[in-house]
Amino acid sequence: MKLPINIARLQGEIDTLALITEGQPPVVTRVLFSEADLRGRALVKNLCREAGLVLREDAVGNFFARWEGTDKSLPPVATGSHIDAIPNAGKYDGVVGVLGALEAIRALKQAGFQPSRAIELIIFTSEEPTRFGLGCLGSRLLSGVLPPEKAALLKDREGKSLETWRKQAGCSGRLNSVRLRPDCYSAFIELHIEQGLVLEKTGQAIGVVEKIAAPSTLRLQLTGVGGHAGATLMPGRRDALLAGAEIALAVEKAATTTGSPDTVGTTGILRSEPGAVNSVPCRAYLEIDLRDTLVKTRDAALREIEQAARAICRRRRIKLEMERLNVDPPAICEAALVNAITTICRTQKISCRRMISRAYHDSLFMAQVCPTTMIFIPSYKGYSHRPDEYSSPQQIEKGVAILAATLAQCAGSRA
Ligand code: HGY
Ligand code: MN
Ligand code: MN
Repeated sequence: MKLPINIARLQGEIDTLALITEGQPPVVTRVLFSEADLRGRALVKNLCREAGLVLREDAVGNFFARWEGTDKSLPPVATGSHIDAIPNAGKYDGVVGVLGALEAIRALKQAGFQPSRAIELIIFTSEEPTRFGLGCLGSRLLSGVLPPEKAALLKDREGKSLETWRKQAGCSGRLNSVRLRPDCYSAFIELHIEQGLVLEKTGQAIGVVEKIAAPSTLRLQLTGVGGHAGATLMPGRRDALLAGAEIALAVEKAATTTGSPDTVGTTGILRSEPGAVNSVPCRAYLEIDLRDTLVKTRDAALREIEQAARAICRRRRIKLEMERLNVDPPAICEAALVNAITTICRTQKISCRRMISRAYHDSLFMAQVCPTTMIFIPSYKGYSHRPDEYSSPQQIEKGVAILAATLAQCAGSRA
């Protein structure tokens, strides 16, 4: 049965949400608890209420929109994603999995489905690492991967704490109340853009995720000696930015020599102080993102980068402070869910393939809570985390249709 998915309405909501940004459209930026993030949250909450869903929010700002089932004894099936966005982002990352899931629920309601299990849409707090340097803050706390006492110590670049930010955003309750009970959900399925080139290259409409790559993040603070760019001669300089630059090249070397094509290393942040053209940089700050689908090669590359950083700073007489912000295992998705979704695709004559996710998602942590998988739709030229990120309404509609059928099957709904 073809569900009444209203793709024009959904595209309109995606476009409206994209206008709520700290940047200038088409640039989307919505950093955790910024004024734009709070407005985006309010918009999504209203849409969920209009769809007749019951809302609740936890102490760190994860919010849940629930379609009650007929059998309250059964744990719900969950879906969802995030609406926060890194600086200079696009309008589909995360949003397709939130507004697309809402559209799937509205279509099921309109088609007269009545779920036995409740269906719960989760909008996760801070999937992106921008505010505190740690991604998936909300799902780390929900899954228990991040202890609440550690989360309470998080501070942003200006030294403002998570406690201050969340209180300012109106979150109430203690962080130790966020963690989900075991067996709280029967399954979690996240709809998301692929953020890579595979589906576009193979011409397949849907990707079903079997594994999510293992992310890690290093934070380095380098302290050298500043000085006048004209009067400080080259011998004996202790230029923190140059040490940082060498370390960034060491990241590239480590990531390209593991022998694994899946190792990716990025020095996404390299800032120096004082940031004056005629002043030798006395301090540098780096955040390094390193991932692989194999923990062994990821960890070997991480150790190599740490050793290189120590050697470079020793040789350049730079003080090095280095910490691992996160070193996460990969997630293996639930085979039964993956099989069910590929069968649904076949029944609906929508092409699909099994694949890995090189990006991380809240599913990486929900997989530690309940059986989990992801449904991918193609990304134009693999673009993501940039304003020209794009998926067509037809591609989104197919993703929503497969998600809706999957939720209906998991929720044991009756027409
Ligand atoms: O960085 C990631 O993989 C995700 O998009 N936050
Ligand atoms: Mn992202
Ligand atoms: Mn995302």
